[in-house]
Amino acid sequence: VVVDGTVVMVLVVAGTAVVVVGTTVVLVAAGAPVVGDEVTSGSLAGAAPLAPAHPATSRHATATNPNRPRTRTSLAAEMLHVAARHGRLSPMERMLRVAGGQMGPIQRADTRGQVVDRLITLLSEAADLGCELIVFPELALTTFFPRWHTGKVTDFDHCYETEMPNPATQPLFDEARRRGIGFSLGYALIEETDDGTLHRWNVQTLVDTEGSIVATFKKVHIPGHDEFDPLRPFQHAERHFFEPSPEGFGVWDAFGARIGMMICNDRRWPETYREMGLQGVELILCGYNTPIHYVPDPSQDRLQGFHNKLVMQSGAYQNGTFVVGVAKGGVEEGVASLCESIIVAPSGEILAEATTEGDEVIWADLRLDWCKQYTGTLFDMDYYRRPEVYTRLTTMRGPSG
Ligand code: CDT
Repeated sequence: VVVDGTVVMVLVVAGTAVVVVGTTVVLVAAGAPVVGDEVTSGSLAGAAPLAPAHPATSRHATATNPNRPRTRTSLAAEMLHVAARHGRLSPMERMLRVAGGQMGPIQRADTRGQVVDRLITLLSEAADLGCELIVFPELALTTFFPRWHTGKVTDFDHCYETEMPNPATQPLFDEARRRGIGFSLGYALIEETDDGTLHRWNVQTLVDTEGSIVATFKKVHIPGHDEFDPLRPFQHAERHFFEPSPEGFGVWDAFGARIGMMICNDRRWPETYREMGLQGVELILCGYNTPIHYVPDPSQDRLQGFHNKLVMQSGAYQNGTFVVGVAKGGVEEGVASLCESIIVAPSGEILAEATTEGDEVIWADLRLDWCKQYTGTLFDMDYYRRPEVYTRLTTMRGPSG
């Protein structure tokens, strides 16, 4: 075909498009894993992987512009566009074997030492599987203490860390470094600023394979309520215990990938994913504690599992990123919480899912360039987004203004 006066040939070889422009040859990342490129995943609970090994469809790189009829010329032009944006495929695929370290309940009487032992067991299992990174849940060092409200926030100060690592968590850092595996860990943090003010945060810290802290992310969307609610069988007083992050969502280059973080309720908001998507995120790490019973509207109880998947699968797909969502679930202090930890691909497909309500490792091999097949085509944000007509997104909080 001829595009803008230039002769272009497009050959598809084993799922990879070879685009010839004049005398220049470029390889285009083509569709989902190429033939023979199996995505492997699993769960250490012994269940068979839930997901197909890889999607059999969409092996060709195409971009869809709904305003333009598809022709062979437009297909070639779109493939050229992809090639121009992303250049050639690297000879070595970037792969990351990642684990989710789901936890069963942590009761109020459990000690930090007992909990850290459980975390080390999960981390060791992930290291045995050859994982480079394990994602632990939100508030993974304590019970979910915002379910109590005594009127005094300081009554639960013993549930916060004041530094990381600290004597209780140092063994986890040491074991991770010894095994050469990184982790992300959710916990409550009290931070004192220079003027002596105390800040209470719900955070997630990413640690690399050397045991060094890459970043500490603070939860942005704080759900629940601030005041004691006598009508609830249990409280969800996160707004009593935590300040919302003033920093928002960042991404960090680590583990050979561009990594972002979110915590629990953050995963329900599309802005969360888009903020990171606009920064080129390839892998989002998320820990959560989600009570099954939603007191303000119990009709949502039966949908908790569905909504959990809905938000992470759509967030992954619409932003061309992997998402690892990891629960602390089961019955904790009489409150049943969702498990169903998952690893999601940029296609929106689930690669691995927990099958128990207890401590369990799930894992998957992530072919990181799979992201480009979405961010370079259908969701090429630089090319297709219309920020000039989205002004409400940053000027309004909700329909009331
Ligand atoms: N931990 C957390 O953020 N849980 C919330 C509960 C919802 S509302 C009380 C969640 O979004 O899963």
